[in-house]
Amino acid sequence: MTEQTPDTVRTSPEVRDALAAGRPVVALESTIISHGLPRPDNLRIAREIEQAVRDAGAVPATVAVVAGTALVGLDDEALSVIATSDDVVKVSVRDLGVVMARDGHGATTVAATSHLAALAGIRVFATGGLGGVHREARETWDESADLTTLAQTPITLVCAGVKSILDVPATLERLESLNIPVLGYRTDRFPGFYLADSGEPVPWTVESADDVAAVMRARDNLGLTGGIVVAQPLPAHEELDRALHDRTLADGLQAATDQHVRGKDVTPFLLAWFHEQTEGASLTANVRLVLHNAWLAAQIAGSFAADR
Ligand code: PSU
Ligand code: MN
Repeated sequence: MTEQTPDTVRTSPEVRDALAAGRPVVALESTIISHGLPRPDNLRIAREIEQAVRDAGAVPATVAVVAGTALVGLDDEALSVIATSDDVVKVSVRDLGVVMARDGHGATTVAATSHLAALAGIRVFATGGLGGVHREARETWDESADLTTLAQTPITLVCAGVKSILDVPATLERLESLNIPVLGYRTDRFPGFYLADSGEPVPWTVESADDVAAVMRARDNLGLTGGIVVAQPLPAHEELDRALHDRTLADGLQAATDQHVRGKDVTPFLLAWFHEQTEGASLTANVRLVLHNAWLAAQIAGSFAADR
């Protein structure tokens, strides 16, 4: 891996010290804050996610680009910029160099966050949903760069599967082609974000954070340098009502088509659609699942750090 110049990628002192001492660190993405969650709740929720990581005994490292510098570990001011500023761009890996060269602000996706976190030496990352293959991919070729980036980045991503706005079976096929293991946490079903079960199975089930850390070590010993997906479902009592979910999804997909929403705007459009149409029920589920994932990621980071 190339040297990081201090001015290009800046790791916060707290995160740097934790990594140097072998203490657990959990990366967090920022697109979820800027484009995935509605204002004004997003800043408070971003802080709650960081607190959930701390409560579980790890150091949170939220990743973003602020004024052209890639930051791993945000202070309160940087977090506010990402949550409230109107000129924050959604940044995947392809966009990173451009936004940084232009001294812009960028909220990093799973892909860009994974790249920067791995560069800083972080091995575990918590989020809500992974990007994937979109439903019209056969015509549009719209597949998230989250998948190809994870394939080549040594990070363990804890998520609640992918949203049903995507083509779930196709996403699982692509994960297989890209050699990315999908581990269901205490489930043999692939979670569907708002719903505990997407209808698809997972190839592997793990029962504990220690199980995941053991897989990470085994892969390291094999020289496998790609990522791992750990998929944790929402508990049944915290799921979105299935009928409400199905109705909102059908209407949202139609609205996206009618309004000619394309490319990187599709995911934020549909997230906002859900939050509006379900009058907050989807937001509640979204926040709960991210908090659960922050907790699990901290356990995995702790187990992996303890056994090295
Ligand atoms: N899925 C969600 N919430 C999100 C995202 C995905 O349920 O906020 C965001 C993540 O940052 C993810 C990105 O990495 O959308 C994928 O966007 P695209 O499909 O444009 O690659
Ligand atoms: Mn896309």
